[in-house]
Amino acid sequence: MERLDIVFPCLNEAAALPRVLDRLPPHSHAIVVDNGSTDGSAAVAAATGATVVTETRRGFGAAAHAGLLAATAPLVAFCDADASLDPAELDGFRRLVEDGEADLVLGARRPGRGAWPLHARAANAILARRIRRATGYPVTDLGPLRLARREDLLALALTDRRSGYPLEMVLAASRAGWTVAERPVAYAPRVGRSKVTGTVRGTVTAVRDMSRLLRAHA
Ligand SMILES: Nc1nc2c(ncn2[C@@H]2O[C@H](COP(=O)(O)OP(=O)(O)OP(=O)(O)O)[C@@H](O)[C@H]2O)c(=O)[nH]1
Ligand SMILES: [Mg+2]
Repeated sequence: MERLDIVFPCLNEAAALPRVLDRLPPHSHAIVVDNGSTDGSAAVAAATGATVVTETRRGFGAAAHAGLLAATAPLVAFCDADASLDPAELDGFRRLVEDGEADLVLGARRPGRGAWPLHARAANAILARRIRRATGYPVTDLGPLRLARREDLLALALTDRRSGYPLEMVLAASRAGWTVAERPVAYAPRVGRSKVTGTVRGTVTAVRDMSRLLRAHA
């Protein structure tokens, strides 16, 4: 089994981190990228034995990419730190990449009660359709739980440092001829106050970032 580094972009997730970091798959190590938290997230993460990386530049992509650059394992995964996703599910993702069935595995969120507000779900469904059209990948979600080989990810040379990072990854993978697989994953209500999907403004900004990337890809 190959070693796996899991990158957790983290902005004020101290309440969620213990639960998240307790669910790591075997042969994996957590890299928590603290993106300017003021709630002691970094200390909570460090106490569990996770590597803590500090990224002062705000933005999901800035945090995710700093984690990728800090990783050393042959396999790297990304997972939100708000306890909405279960890192243990990455074990199955790893197998697909190890077996050569996929270069990138994406988690398609299967929401539990109250996990995913309607406007966010609708925006995501439209986005997934646009990705299918642009890439031919049969994706149904642009989920944040994902796994690939570290050197492959670095070779994509992603430049988005905001919410477009996960989309840019899929579009760049398509241009590079990667095989992309999607697997269902559980999606629970986040711990802590919502920052993006719970607010219409956050959703609108995310959709705008993503539309720009899709236009550039076309
Ligand atoms: N929003 C946001 N999240 C960040 C940032 N840096 C790191 N993160 C982390 O990125 C992950 C995803 O962000 P979330 O706020 O959960 O985004 P979301 O799932 O679309 O929306 P909510 O869960 O409703 O807030 C979380 O672990 C955040 O703590 C940042 O600058 N902005
Ligand atoms: Mg979330």
